[in-house]
Amino acid sequence: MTKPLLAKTVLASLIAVGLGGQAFAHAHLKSAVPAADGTVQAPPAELDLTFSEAINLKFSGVTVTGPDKAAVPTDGAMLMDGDTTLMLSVPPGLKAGAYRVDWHALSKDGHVTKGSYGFTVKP
Ligand SMILES: [Cu+2]
Repeated sequence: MTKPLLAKTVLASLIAVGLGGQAFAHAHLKSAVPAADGTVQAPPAELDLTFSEAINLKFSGVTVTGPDKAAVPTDGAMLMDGDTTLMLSVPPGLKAGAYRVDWHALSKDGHVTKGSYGFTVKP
């Protein structure tokens, strides 16, 4: 993480704390498969994003961008685990390289959150 980005993150955290406990009720990304910033040995068939809160499928979504900056088509988005895990399938045989996942989520309390992470498919 670069220094300006870190500073921004710290600032955002301070603002969030300043707003009080409410800020912690949003749907934050808790974990993902493939793991955020992780490397997988084989192309994944699906992505799982697990949030801290139940989310609304209709107003939540994921955009996947491949190594060639091309959009990776996703399909069959559904919720599991008490609506906290968003699962979607990606085409089989994703080629090796770096992928970027941009997500947005509307939690059941009506708050919108978004973020992004990357994962790498090993050659
Ligand atoms: Cu909230």
